[in-house]
Amino acid sequence: MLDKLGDSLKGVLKKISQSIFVDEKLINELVKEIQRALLQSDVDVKLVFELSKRIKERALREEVPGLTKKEHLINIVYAELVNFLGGEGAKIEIRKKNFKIMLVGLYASGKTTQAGKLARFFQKRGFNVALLQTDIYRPAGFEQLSQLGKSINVPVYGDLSVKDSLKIYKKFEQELSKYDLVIIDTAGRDALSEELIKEVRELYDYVKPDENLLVISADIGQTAMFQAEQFHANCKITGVVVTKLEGTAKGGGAISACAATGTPVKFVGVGEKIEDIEEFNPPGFVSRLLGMGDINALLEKAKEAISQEDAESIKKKMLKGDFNLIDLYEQMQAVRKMGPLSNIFNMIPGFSQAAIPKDMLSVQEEKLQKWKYIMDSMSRKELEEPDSVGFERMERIARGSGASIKEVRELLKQYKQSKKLVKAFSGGSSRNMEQLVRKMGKMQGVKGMKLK
Ligand SMILES: Nc1nc2c(ncn2[C@@H]2O[C@H](COP(=O)(O)OP(=O)(O)OP(=O)(O)O)[C@@H](O)[C@H]2O)c(=O)[nH]1
Ligand SMILES: [Mg+2]
Repeated sequence: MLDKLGDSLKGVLKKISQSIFVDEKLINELVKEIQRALLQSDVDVKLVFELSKRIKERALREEVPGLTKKEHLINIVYAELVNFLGGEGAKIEIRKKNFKIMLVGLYASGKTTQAGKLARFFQKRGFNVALLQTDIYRPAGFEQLSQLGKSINVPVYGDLSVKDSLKIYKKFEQELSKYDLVIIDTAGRDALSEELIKEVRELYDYVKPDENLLVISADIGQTAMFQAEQFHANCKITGVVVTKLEGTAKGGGAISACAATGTPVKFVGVGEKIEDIEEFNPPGFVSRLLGMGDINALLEKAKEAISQEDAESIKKKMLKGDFNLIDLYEQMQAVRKMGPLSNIFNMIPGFSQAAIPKDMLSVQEEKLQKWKYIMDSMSRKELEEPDSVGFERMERIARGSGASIKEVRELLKQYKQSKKLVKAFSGGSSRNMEQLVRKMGKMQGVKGMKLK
């Protein structure tokens, strides 16, 4: 995906790491290379210059204690690119019962295909999904969506005899209200005509979708900005799905254009198959683009400065004694980021002397990933009150996340253990604490655990 842009940017990073001095000359050179790479990827010229100006200014001005100039420079390039593509990213949360997602866009942008992909995406996360076809101009659209629905066992609604998309919606409105999520496909056109706008707006005004996603094909590059603005002016776009990203060099242009208009890219389509969709997450995307594996070590070092803050907030939670699964997940991630759990322990009065093996709460990457899938399949309430999750819900969560019930149970068990530990922190005497630490050590097979 976007191989060429990735290669050019990797070249830039390599140049930084191989240079002896970071001086103005080097900065100028690499800013030029970044500009070239982005322009080739069809990013808008004005945006390219704004970005390179920011990188240059920061590189010349800022200094970060504890980081070499090279490390800092790599960090700036990474952070500015992430920011350029939309910052932290915006996930779609199915926030309420009978959530509605509407897909709009020009002809052949990939609306119908993404409707199927999104149905699959959310079905896997445990939601009861239905699809609705409102395209009255292309009768084949109903058949196409029906096929997609059938392949994943999701019901598809539509009526070819009704020649008005709003009427189709109204006809099935009652029935659709029983689903967790309804995904509404709409008709496309080969230009953004008045007629299209009027029809989409009518449907939009009535349905009031929770998410109104503009589907854009990546190969249109920076003209995505124009489309996003046009649609936005008529029916509020809450996000963009950029499709066919795997097949074009212009994806960078499409994505950055959307980010610049303030409409976050929420998903990217990366193939014709129903599984070929990904939540768009700028940090992950940029990491892949840059081949972060190689320079990750450098970045980790930069992040340590931030992890002090994470540690601070975890400490607060621990001392307060409230601790749910979301906290556990954040904690596991922070611990992974920081390495030693002792960083946290050291900050808690009275426990600075605790000789706790560094790997006590560390979990392997793989397991953490699995747990993340499981947690993604849980509702907010279940995450906040994990004790309320009974067997039936475990089954649903397992189904939604592709994990086994055993794995779900294991996660909940880990949560209970951690919660005990937290309780001991917040209220327990040091004697209780000592016993507990020993017990935890035994449970996790860590030898030689003792409090000094
Ligand atoms: N390579 C690739 N092809 C895609 C992707 N998404 C959709 N397509 C293809 O793009 C073509 C058009 O997709 P549709 O989903 O029919 O597009 P549409 O917007 O519904 O089209 P209309 O309803 O006619 O406006 C199909 O051949 C899809 O297989 C993608 O992410 N990658
Ligand atoms: Mg279609």
